[in-house]
Amino acid sequence: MADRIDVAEALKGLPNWSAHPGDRPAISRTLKFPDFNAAFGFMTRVALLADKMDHHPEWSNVYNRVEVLLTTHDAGGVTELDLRMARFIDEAAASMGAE
Ligand code: H2B
Repeated sequence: MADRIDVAEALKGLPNWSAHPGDRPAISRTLKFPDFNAAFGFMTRVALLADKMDHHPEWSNVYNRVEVLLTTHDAGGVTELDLRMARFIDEAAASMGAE
């Protein structure tokens, strides 16, 4: 199992992400896309990675907004898997025109 990383440490390399308040350590980001099509295209790209990694975001979508929370359930906190996914999300979001 992947080692837990302190949230403050994890956020040092992820300026668009925040510590998510709650009962377990997690990081989150809210994304706003030009429209629903871009938002869902983004989600599709992330879904393909999630399936490959067997590591899944907790997320919700309303029209052009996507809220993403990342944590590793098995580890009870943030791990390298979440950092890898967050970096991919940042790249995919930028290429789909997210704010
Ligand atoms: N996703 C996340 N975010 N954390 C996990 O610990 C996790 C997962 N574990 N996706 C996987 C699937 C686990 O539930 C299966 C049984 O391997």
